[in-house]
Amino acid sequence: MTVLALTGGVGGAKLALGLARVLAPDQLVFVVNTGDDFEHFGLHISPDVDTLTYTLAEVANPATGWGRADESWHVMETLQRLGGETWFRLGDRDLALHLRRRSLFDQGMGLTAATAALANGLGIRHRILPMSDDPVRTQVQTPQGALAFQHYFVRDRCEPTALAFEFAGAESAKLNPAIPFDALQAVVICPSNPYVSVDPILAVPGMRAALQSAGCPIVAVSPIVGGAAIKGPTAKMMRELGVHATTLEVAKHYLSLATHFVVDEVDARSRDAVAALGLETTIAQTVMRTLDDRITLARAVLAFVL
Ligand code: FO1
Repeated sequence: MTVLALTGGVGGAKLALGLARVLAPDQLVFVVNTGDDFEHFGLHISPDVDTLTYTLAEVANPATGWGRADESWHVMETLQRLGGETWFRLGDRDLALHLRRRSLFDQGMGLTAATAALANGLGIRHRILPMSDDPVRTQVQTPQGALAFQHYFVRDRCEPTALAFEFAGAESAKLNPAIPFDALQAVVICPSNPYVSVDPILAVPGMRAALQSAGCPIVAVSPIVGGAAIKGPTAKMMRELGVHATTLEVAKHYLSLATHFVVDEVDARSRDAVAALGLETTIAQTVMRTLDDRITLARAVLAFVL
């Protein structure tokens, strides 16, 4: 029996590490968002895959959650002097992973196989499965037109108003056949940004139906605590999408898929409203500052649905 964890971004990766500390590699599989991916310097950048990989390998930069700890920036510094693009910060060690991924692609590997090879190289034993090996690219609709996700998120620091998100290529992306939908004990939707980290995963044709027909609990952990997103611009996006930045709105967003929902202690008063939507609801500390917080939340989420 297997637990499937859907994740993207820094927030989701925190719970992912907690889950990986609790469940063995043959009990837990990660499905990761690839909508943030883009080509840069001739390299395939896959931020959510790499954030999860570095987090599970426990080499992630603790301050940012993305990129590596103990990083050096000689390439970026030299690029700057040579007039190259440095808006997207790629450290020297991180670049090595990207160069290796480029070589694995040149050998004919897809993203799933390359990700497994890189994860293996970093000592990770849990399976990290991109939602699809086909390109899906999140586009942000703004009053000034469409923006590629990393241009919106990093280059423009999420300042443009987000009117809507589109996932270019999703309609023709093939669901990763390696995802084990049979004999699932539970699906965990990690506390990632619902709009740009989880929705792209659910936009892959067949993903929602496969999750629902697994016939197991689907538990979402709220990334919103007390009306503010812990990491990243989730609350700003929600306001710009015209929804209140509340855990209740996240529950509504997941209502068509989730069966269970975890609210933070700060939002305990929202529990009844979430339950009134028809979701089994529990309260836990969803703000994860330490490794113990990650493990404790993972245990609480699993105890809630298993
Ligand atoms: N986020 C930033 O805000 N600034 C960066 O320069 C940056 C570089 C970067 C490099 C590799 C990587 O895997 C992630 C990186 N991120 C950066 C984070 C990334 O943009 C986001 O984590 C995801 O795209 C959304 O969660």
